[in-house]
Amino acid sequence: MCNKKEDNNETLYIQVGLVDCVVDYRGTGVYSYDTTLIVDGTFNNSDWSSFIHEDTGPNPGFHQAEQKTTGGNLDKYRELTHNWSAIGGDPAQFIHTVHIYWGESYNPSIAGPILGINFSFDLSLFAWDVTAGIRYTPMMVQNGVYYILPTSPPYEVLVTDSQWTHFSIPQVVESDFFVLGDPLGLGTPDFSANGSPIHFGYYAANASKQAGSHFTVSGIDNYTVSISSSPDPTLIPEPTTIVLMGFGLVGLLGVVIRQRRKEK
Ligand SMILES: [Ca+2]
Repeated sequence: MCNKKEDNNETLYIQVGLVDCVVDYRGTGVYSYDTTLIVDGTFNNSDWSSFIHEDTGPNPGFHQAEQKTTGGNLDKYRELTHNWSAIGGDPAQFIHTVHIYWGESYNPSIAGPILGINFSFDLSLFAWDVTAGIRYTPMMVQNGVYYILPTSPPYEVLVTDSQWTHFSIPQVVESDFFVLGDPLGLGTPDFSANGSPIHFGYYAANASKQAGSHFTVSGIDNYTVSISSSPDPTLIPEPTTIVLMGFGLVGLLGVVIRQRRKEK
């Protein structure tokens, strides 16, 4: 939430993203915000989309991702089934799927440059054959380009437990991300005030070196994205501008009062 400074005469309320924030225009106060952008504990199917990013097995794999109404942490959650095949031996064959939440986005050019992002979610592994685990990694999409965090701890988490387990990914920054599928791990999103709107999601990965068909069934609940942002200095009105705005509002009020008097 915003750090609010209550000071009747010397604060300006502005709308930043989903929350009302306060700017101390005297230049001594609040210039960073923590906004909880997404908290999804229901996972309506219409809010999410998914696709297979890579499937290297000898036979085509498939996936299914959908809302379940009970059994989450609590109640509704999103269940993911991965089915894939492997030849056996090195290298492992794998299936990787992308899941994006479209119900909310963050626009740095309006809400301010992003200083850092916190991801957290609950995961559970319900069923599997030989691969007792599935890996989840936060990701995002901006301007149609998919970006992912490194597929290693602490960015990637491995869930092996049928009990719901809470995971929290520490504050990540722009340079932590790279273009999904880039072999060199290059290309970063734009968190600056020039950046386009960003949607968030996650990546799910399974692999096996054992020949045959394989599957996992896992669940995610309470997908949460929090943004630490800094308003673009050019978006913060100068004190004189605010004073003028204040005169403007007072003037407008005067007009309204005069109009109401005329109506009487
Ligand atoms: Ca839930």
